[in-house]
Amino acid sequence: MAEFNVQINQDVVFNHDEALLAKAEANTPAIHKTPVVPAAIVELAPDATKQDGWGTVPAATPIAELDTIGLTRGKSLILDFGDHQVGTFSVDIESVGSPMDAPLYLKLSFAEIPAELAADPADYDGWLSKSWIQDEYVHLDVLPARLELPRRYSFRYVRIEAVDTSLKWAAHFSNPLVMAESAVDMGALTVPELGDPELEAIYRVSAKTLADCMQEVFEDGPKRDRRLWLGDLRLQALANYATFDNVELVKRCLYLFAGMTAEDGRISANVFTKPEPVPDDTFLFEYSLFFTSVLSDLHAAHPDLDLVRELYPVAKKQMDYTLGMVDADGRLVTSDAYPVFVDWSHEFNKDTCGQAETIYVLRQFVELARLVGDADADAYAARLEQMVAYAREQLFVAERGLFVTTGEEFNIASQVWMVLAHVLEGDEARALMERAAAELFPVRGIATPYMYHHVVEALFEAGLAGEATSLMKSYWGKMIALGADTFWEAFDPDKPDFSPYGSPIVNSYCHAWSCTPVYLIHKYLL
Ligand code: RAM
Repeated sequence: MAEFNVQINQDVVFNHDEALLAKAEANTPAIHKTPVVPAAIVELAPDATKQDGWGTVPAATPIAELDTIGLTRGKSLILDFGDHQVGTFSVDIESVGSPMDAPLYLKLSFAEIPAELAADPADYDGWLSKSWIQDEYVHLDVLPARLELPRRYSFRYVRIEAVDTSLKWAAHFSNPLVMAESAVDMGALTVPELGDPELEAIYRVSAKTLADCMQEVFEDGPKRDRRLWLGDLRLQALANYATFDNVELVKRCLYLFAGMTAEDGRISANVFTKPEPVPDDTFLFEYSLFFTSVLSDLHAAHPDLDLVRELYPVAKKQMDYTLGMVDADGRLVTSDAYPVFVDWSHEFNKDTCGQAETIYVLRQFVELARLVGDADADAYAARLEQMVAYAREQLFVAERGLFVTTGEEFNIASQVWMVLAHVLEGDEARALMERAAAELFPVRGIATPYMYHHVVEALFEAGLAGEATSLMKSYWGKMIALGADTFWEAFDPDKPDFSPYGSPIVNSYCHAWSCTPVYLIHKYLL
């Protein structure tokens, strides 16, 4: 597996605009805390119908009798909290039997899906840090005690294993609790009547995914990477306007990116916020551009000209950098050092996507330029026309009815992004997506809900609502059938155990960029 987005750019110099960062801080949301108790004690069970072949079955002991179970060396139990939770965990523990003649040595494993508990962390040799695996080893010298783990976990299941007690006593557990955390209240959300139970389930799971990712920033995943990524933010913000509509959190995230740009104008792919705001030295081509999209989408949802005026200079510097990569003919010249992301799959050529994504954002940018009265607005509009003309005249192959990439490749992602960028519209867009569906479907080799979102949206935009809805149902619906309580970071229906990182144990099973069905349903089906 290529480690393509591991970038080490320690020489990049970043600006720190303290005024913008102070506004980011001022827009920090209060976190709702909700106590949640487990629904059951369960056991892991092989289940070919569930993700990676693992499900659960009820254990012999009901949850009300949890405190009757005594764990000794090597024995364990699994608590099932009934749904995905993000929060801190605590439990009362006492020793039962002879006096406690040795410490209690516990291992706790937190898992979003059962398969994570079936995997042995010692086998993990992927390229991403194994510190993301949610395991803890704890010694308790004195019982009874309430164990309160300080870390926030993302999970439905927790396995408590007594690595050891002693021959003379057993550890008993009671009052397990998650203090669940989110910037929004999932309980306040109503699922609209869609007249279709499958779509309603998809709606509910996508809203839950979004809620669990809405913390002090829009996190990409509460298990991993627990931070703000611009590409994820763009989709989360759209889903948020359709549901919880927390405007402050979007503003906070825009201020964080705007407050820490590289000196050359580029905007980081992601930022950290603890112990203080720090930009990552990773840059993804279109993630940088999507700052403009988030600003434009926010203004469309909640018009705020002052905010646009304040952040426009940041968008403009980024746009100027990007347009420096566009040649005199209007062709984007991509660079491996500033990769076009599109999807985690490395199996297709992304240069035509990059062209389309630039057009998509430049269109939004020109509108913002006119809104703030930038004297350069017409010049940007001319660049936009030139890029569109290049795409239509050089990249669209009329005989095939499809857009091509270098190397004479015809892939789905290029067609999708050209439709989203409105390079073709109306009947032309419809014909393009029909041709794409006829020649390039079923979708193959695409590994993320992020790209599936764009495929579905392009079908809707092209007027193919039936195809769009059935793809949405088959893709997100299949995750639910495989046991999803929240939607996943990576999912290739042809390779359900795909991981961008070499092992699914570090995959995130509650991931921001998969939350978009709520947005798609509101925009195109309600
Ligand atoms: C991963 C994260 C994140 C995504 C990037 C490109 O590290 O899952 O969500 O935006 O990849």
